[in-house]
Amino acid sequence: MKKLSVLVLIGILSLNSVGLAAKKKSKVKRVVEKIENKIKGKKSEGNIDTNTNDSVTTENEVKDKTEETNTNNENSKGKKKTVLGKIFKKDDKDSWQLVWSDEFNGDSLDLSKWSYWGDDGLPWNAGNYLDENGNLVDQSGFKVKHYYLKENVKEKDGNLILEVKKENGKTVDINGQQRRILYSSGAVHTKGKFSVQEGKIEMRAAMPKGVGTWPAFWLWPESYDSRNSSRPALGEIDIFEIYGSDLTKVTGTAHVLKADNTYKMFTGNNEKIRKNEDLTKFNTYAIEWDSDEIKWLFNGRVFKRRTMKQMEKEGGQNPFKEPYFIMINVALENKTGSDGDVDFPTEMKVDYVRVYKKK
Ligand SMILES: [Ca+2]
Repeated sequence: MKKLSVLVLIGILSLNSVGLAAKKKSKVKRVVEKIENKIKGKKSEGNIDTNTNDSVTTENEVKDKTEETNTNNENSKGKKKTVLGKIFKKDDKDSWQLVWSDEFNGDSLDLSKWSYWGDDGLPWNAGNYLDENGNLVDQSGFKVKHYYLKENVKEKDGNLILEVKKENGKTVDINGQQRRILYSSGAVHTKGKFSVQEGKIEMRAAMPKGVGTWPAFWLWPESYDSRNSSRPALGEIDIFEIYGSDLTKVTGTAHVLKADNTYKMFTGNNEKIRKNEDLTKFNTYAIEWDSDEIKWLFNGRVFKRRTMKQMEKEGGQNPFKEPYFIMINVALENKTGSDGDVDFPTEMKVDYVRVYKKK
């Protein structure tokens, strides 16, 4: 009897292990689907601008699963590769096709792809300057203190460089008059040269530092021309905005223009970087945008999602059904001003911008 029991037990155990091995992959897939559905379910409830604990928890669950797929997180060490991670990685690798990029390997900005910010007044004016009484003329908004100059845009050692300098008596031509500027910076855009509707838009870059530095990687509709429009752009996607006064967080935002010409801003769910990450070193920033939602990623980790349904409901329209052009800039917030706020000159370095479409 005893021997028979042992034999039966061994039989059951081996059958179980064979079954487990066979089922392992499909079980993992089910877990992934379950998590994704859970998020979709949670996200369709309630106010999306509220950082509810629920949504944070479910996003973190996915972050825990997806972080191990991250191949770009150069600061992370000793990541374990799980079966779940391999599945995510495989899906991602298989489904994206590179359609446009600039690796910045030249000696100067590739003008077939980019324009200098401010040329012909596009996509917006070049920045703020001082009037004859020394008062800041806020034509750019936010009382920013920069003025974009072509000479601050360089390409060197495989990177696009946007320099930020403190100026001492430098003047620029504003409507035929020489006006003094306080600080100069660099910015570029692709309006009229490249635009994209849906896809993955990614940058690898190192940020400037100091109180008031405000680098951004963002999109406006190709159809929006600030010179001939009586109202702001219908939509805006900020892939990232980073604030030099707090280099521990990465923000991503979508803007939807409401009927009253003010923006519904889909802020929140900022990414708190990890201890071994440093925004002044190279990291990757991206969005994945399709007809259902926009996802924001930092070093391959999804940290935020907003669905088209939610944005249309709260903003009154869905502006993300047309091509958008790309902008890169380093602004200087009004708060820059005291000695020591920024160790000038500083710079943003961009290793590449890559745009992918779903296969
Ligand atoms: Ca490069």
